[in-house]
Amino acid sequence: MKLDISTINKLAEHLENCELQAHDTTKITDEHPEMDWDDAYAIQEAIKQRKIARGCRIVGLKAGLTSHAKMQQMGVSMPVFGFLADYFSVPEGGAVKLSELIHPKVEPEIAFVTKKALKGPGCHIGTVLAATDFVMPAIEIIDSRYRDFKFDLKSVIADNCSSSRFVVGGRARPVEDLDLRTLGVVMEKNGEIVSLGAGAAVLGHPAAAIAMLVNLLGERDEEIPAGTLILSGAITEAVMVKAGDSVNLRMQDLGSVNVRFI
Ligand code: 0L1
Ligand code: MG
Repeated sequence: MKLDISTINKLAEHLENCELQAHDTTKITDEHPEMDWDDAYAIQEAIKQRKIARGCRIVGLKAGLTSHAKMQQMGVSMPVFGFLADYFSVPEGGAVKLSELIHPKVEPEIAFVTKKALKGPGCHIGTVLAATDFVMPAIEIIDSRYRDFKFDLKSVIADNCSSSRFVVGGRARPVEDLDLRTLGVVMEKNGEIVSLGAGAAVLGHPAAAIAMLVNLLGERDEEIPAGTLILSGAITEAVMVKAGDSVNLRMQDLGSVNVRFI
């Protein structure tokens, strides 16, 4: 690690304040070009600990930048992971207040809920499927704290991978009878199709994103407990939203999930 603990805590406070007060900032590597990957995840962890200390619960995990469409859109080359706090969860069909966010975008994702603990190294698609209780459609609402979504990978990791809100709904189904690679996805904004794709857009198979996350956490000797909700990453590019927009995500065999922006 290149940063000392007081700098890590200062950067965590700065980024979390940007999130809580809905104001943007320049990317943190501008002032700290020396920071490394461990520093980036240490800042994310310090943000998580600040929330826990205030009484928030951590309700899940997310993999990000797991599709070529997303990597290309953001000009980066490696998947990342972050955490989901309790207040990020929006009820199915509910409303997201734009006054609480900076410049949100929506992403269609497959959410996994585990029934067995998962621990790397060596986790693969088969281990993930055997440990999955069910999958559900999810809309992730990302909101980078960086001005105009201009960042590099280390700055994004520190910013909890732009995590902001998420909605899960539709039909919860076990994976046995589903082919998650060919599972079709259609996302509409105000009744018009804005993006479409299939599960294979996520690292060839959405369970591969979960395996990647398990193996990354395994390097830190961390396991994912049974009953964890995990967002596997966007199947298409992220789509901007504004007040008055209504977003509907339809997933083959898994029903639909909706969210509004007010
Ligand atoms: O969930 C995601 O793929 C977001 C990762 C962070 C980059 C972004 O803000 O698009
Ligand atoms: Mg995402």
